[in-house]
Amino acid sequence: MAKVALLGMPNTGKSTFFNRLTGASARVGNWPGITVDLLSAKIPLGAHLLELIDLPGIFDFPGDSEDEKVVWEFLKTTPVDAIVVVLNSSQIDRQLHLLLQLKRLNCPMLVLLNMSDESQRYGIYIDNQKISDALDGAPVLSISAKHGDSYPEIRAEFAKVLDHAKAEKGDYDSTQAAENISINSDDAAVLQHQTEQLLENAVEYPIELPKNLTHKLDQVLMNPFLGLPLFFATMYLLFQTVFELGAPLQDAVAWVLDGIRGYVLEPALSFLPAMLQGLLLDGVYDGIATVASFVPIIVLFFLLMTIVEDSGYLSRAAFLMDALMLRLGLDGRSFVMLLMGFGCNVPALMGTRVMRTRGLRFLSMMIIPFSLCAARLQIFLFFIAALFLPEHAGLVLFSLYVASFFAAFLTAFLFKGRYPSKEPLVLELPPYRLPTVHQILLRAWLEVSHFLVRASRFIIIGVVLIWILTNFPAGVPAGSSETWAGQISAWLAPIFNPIGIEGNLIISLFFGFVAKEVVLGAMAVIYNSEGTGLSQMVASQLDWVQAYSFMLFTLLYTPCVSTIATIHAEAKHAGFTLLNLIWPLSFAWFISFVFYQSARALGY
Ligand SMILES: Nc1nc2c(ncn2[C@@H]2O[C@H](COP(=O)(O)OP(=O)(O)OP(=O)(O)O)[C@@H](O)[C@H]2O)c(=O)[nH]1
Ligand SMILES: [Mg+2]
Repeated sequence: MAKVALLGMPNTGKSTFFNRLTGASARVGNWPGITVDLLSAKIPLGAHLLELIDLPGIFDFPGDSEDEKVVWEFLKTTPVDAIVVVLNSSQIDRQLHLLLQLKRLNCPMLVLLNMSDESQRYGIYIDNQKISDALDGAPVLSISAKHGDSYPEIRAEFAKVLDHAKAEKGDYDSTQAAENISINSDDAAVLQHQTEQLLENAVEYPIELPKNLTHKLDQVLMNPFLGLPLFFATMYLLFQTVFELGAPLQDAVAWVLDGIRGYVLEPALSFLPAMLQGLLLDGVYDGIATVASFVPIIVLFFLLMTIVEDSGYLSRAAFLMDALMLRLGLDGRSFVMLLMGFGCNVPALMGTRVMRTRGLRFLSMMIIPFSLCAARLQIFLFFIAALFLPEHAGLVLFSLYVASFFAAFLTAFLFKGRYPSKEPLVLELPPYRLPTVHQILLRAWLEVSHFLVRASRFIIIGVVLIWILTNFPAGVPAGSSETWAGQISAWLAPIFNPIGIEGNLIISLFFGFVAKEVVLGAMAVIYNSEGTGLSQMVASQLDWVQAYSFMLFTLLYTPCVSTIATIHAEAKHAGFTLLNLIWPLSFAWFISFVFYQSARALGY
């Protein structure tokens, strides 16, 4: 099998190419640093079986960000048969030096000048033959990974490179060669000279780049006064749209699932003993149905987030927020990670690998778990629908987003002395790009399947456990204070009662620590109902002050197990992991306490 690595600078379209060539579904985004780990796929190509490996983007070798270390380690330890180098042809002036550096690997290589659609539009002319000559004849192809239809030619050319690699196999050792490309300062000057010469020879730029759409849009969207308000207005609109469109869809799904229970499952399972019926229907089915009814909202949320992210608007947000974030010891990228955390905290945490300074990276990792991820969103939507008037719903949700930002910023402010950093932000603003429908759907599907896998992994175990806790020991009334769940909550009551969380709701918080996706499923079991029945039940047991306090606590307290595990894996520092357990927990309790007690004192 031929092993081939995909190399190039960040945001040049490596993963887009990887996906289209192999049919895989690597995450793609208009933001440098989307790929943070190795991803490989095997496909037949010509007479070969090819294993193609998608890697994070790199600026140079060996580099000092976590991303670059991943690539460097990979090259040093994995013998590859060939490499594919992907360049953004519309910025070729800044990318040739990496290409020349990679030439030193002395490894068969295929060069793809990607984004030819953009470079053509800008009127940039590149003489591929001259670049190929400078690389001792390595094939150089102009492609558009995203829109192009030249994949058959690319495959043919790629197969030739592999033929060649096979013929030469044994002549070189790529892991040894990796050592050669880390350059010293003498080399750097030589490389610089070579790059300049090649640029002069092979590339023609128009006298003046045409003022394109990106430029015009940025005059408004990046305006120092209008920029931020417009950005927040866009985000508000996005969440509002998710809510407006999602709520009726959610009701429809809940209605269908309710029907299935009443008309299909109950009659079909009636022959079982009552205990088992209870476990299957009130436990497993209600738990799953409650979570499943949120799928339409999650899908909508990710469809819209993908558009915002892939259009390039998120990079602008980083830029606009940079000044404010600097005061908090962070930079614009931390803000973007925070926004990415709205989907799921885990990939956002991994995205901090683009940061080079340890302090900056740690501080960013500390604030990301406060972003209101899709799983928490689901809990809030449920409580808001159950306890607030529809005309207040948008505002209540918005206030939770504000609380999420507030918690993140306050955390940064409090801990910035502990994790100092001085890393200037050099952020390249990519042009605005319209994602293709295929890209949007693929991305949304990726995220939704991730949500479902997590939910289904934890939920069955979670709901069965909670069903046992609320139904045993045998002989006591289900859900009463004599059950195991009742005993545990009585024991914890002194901690949770002052923040308005009572009874078995305390138990559901434990499950929220495992995965926030399970909280609603757990509540369905606790209250022994689902869908609208569950909302009515909750509304009769809690008032809005308690519900809001519960939501605040859920938003801020210790993130789920996967998040903590990711923090630990990324930081490799037990003390830091512990801090990320203790700080959110105490902070959440404190905020809920202040809210709950003041609301009660004010007579609500
Ligand atoms: N116009 C245009 N855009 C492209 C093309 N190929 C990729 N893109 C876009 O470029 C952006 C970056 O694509 P990715 O495939 O994530 O880039 P990457 O090199 O894997 O980036 P990192 O993983 O961050 O290193 C996305 O918005 C793509 O849709 C192309 O041929 N033309
Ligand atoms: Mg990538």
